[in-house]
Amino acid sequence: MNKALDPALMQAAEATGTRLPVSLDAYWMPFTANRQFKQAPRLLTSASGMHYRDVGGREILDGVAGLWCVNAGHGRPKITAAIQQQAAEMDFAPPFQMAHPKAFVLADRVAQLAPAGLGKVFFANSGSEAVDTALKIALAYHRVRGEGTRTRLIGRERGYHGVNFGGISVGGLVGNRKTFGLAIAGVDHLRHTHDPARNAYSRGQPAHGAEFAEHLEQLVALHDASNIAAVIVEPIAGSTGVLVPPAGYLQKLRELCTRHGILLIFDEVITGFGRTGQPFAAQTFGVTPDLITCAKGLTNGAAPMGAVIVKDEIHDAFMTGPEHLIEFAHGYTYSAHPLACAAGLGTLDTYADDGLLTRAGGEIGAYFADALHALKGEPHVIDVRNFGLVGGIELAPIAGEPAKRAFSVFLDCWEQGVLIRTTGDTIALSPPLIIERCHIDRLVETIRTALRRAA
Ligand code: PXG
Ligand code: PLP
Repeated sequence: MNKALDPALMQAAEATGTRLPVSLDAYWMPFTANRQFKQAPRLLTSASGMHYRDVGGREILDGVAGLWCVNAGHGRPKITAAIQQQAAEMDFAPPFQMAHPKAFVLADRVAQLAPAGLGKVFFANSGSEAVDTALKIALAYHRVRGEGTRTRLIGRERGYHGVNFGGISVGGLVGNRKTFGLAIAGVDHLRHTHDPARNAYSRGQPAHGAEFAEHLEQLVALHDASNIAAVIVEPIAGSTGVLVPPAGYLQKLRELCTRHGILLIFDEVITGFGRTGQPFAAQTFGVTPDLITCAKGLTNGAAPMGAVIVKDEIHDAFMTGPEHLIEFAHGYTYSAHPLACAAGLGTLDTYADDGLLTRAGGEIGAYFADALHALKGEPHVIDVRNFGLVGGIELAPIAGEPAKRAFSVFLDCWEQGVLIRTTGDTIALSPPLIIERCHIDRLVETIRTALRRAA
């Protein structure tokens, strides 16, 4: 008997034939308030389309595509079949000095979706690994070209680039950095682009703030460009609470990086695979970076996988020296894992079948924007931000207790059968791209109800 699970829940689980864990003790949960969770666990047991089902058999509307990843919705048959078939056919193939066919097919398919000129794909197993891989490619690229002094990396305040040492170093979320010492040295941060005084309630891209990109000039003046390897930014900052780039900002950043020979990395772990109305935000915003990191939607969340999509000339710069030698000393045991490749191929087929990679830019994206912005004026709301099928609703914090109000809204929505995500005092929404108007209505009305009764 598990003391942590209440009897009503256990009864409901039994009725649906779900096997409950004997104990909640051993699992140290990631990015979770463990003690609170284990007092009242939220356990999901199945999923289909726009919905989860919890251990008690309740249907839960998924407002965040799992964790920004299940872009095609849950339980898509082509993805399931691809994984099942691959598991039966071949479990694993070593990725170093060996390969399997699907790795090449998937790389090719991903490169075809990417902006022209980004034709090479390096596989990892998560967004965090993709980020650290991209940073290492940038450092090594400058060195192979004889510009080995270019070692500094530049991130941005409020940026999230995963949790590995490279990622937290260029990342700009203090909570993810403060307890881990020095991380890696030689990193600077651009200022963030949040400017509520001028841009609150912007629909789509905010009008003001292109000039924030000029902060890069100051860092170049301080260090000299000959010491700077790369700038990494999320085109839309997700984790920090959905910050859409001001009009002209990414263009300006691209211009400055080009002028100074600095590589520009777009971290598209969230924005990749249709979130903004094109396969990648690079295409939506018309700005081509030198490298793109992606993960999440690459496999629809059905298997762990990340990737770095690289400009041809960056890859080609490595292809020198004796041909029997390894050109780039990097890779993971599970790079291009067969199950993940199969999931990726099933995912890209599903996106193509349903036209999902451009859906967010059409009528449903506009409906989502209208619905979200109609929350203006509700209690505690101080800003609403949106682009494509991603949205942020920022709440005024409870004095002295940051994040508490938004978390109470999260819990209320959960009780009402809707899964949202909160970060700080911002509600973040990133529903599966298959969402329909009725789901948007339910999502937004549930949040409205929760806001009206939030403390
Ligand atoms: N870069 C970006 C831009 C991300 O959004 C990562 C890297 C790391 O990916 P992995 O696969 O290592 O988690 C992410 C992941 C949230 C939240 O609450 C966001 C992410 C992950 C978990 C939670 O906003 N983004
Ligand atoms: N630690 C040890 C002892 C290893 O042998 C390996 C890989 O062989 C790793 C870490 C890295 O694991 P992965 O390749 O799955 O990232």
